[in-house]
Amino acid sequence: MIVKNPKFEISAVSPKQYPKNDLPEIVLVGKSNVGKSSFINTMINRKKLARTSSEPGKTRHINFYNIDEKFYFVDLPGYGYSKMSKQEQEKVGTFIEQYLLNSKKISLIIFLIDIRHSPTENDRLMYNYIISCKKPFLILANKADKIAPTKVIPTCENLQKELNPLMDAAMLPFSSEKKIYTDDVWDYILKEDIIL
Ligand SMILES: Nc1nc2c(ncn2[C@@H]2O[C@H](COP(=O)(O)OP(=O)(O)O)[C@@H](O)[C@H]2O)c(=O)[nH]1
Ligand SMILES: [Mg+2]
Repeated sequence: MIVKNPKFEISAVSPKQYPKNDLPEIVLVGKSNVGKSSFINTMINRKKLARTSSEPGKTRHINFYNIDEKFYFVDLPGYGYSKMSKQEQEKVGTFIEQYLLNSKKISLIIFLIDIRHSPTENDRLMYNYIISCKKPFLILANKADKIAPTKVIPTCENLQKELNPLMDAAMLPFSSEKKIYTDDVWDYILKEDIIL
C-alpha cells in the first residue's frame, strides 16, 4: 500500500483524548526498544513521523497516527523499560491493558518481539493478555537484519513454538533497518480485511 498523507494526530494521556471517529486501529505492542515506533515509520515510508527511542517520561502516552484517513497506527508505551521502578512498570502494564480492553475500534494487534532473543517474562504475560482480548493479532519477529537471512524463517518458527505451541497465530519477520518484509505485512493487513 502506498501511504500518501500520514499525520500524527494526538498523544493521548486519557481516554477522553482518543480520536472520536470510527477509523479502525492497528495497535503496536511490545517491550521498550523492540522497534514499535520504527515499525510505523518504515511502513509509511517516513523517517521520523513516529518518535523513536524510548522516552521513560512519556510512558503514559498513546500516540495516534492517522494514515490517509483510513485507519490509525496506535503506538502504545513499551513495557519492561529497565530503568523504571517495578511499581512504575506495573502502572504502564495496567495502562496498556486498559486501552486494549476498552477500545472498541481495534482491528489488529501487532505484537513485536526481538528475533534474537527468547520472549521475556513480560512478553509472555503480554502475549497471554493479547490472546485473552480475542482480537485479531499478528506476531512480528523484529530486527531480522541482525541474523543471517537463512536463519530468519527457522528462528521465527522456533520463537513461535516457544510462545504459541499450537502454532495457530500468524507470525512474520520484520526489519526496519533493512526495510524488507513491509510488503508481507501490508499484504496481511489488506488480505485479512483489517482496513477497508
Ligand atoms: N537493527 C535494527 N534496529 C532496529 C530495528 N527497529 C528498531 N531498531 C532500533 O531499535 C531502537 C528502538 O527503536 P524504537 O522504534 O524507538 O523502539 P520502541 O521503543 O519499541 O518504539 C532504535 O535505536 C532503532 O533504530 C530493526 O528492525 N533493526
Ligand atoms: Mg517508541
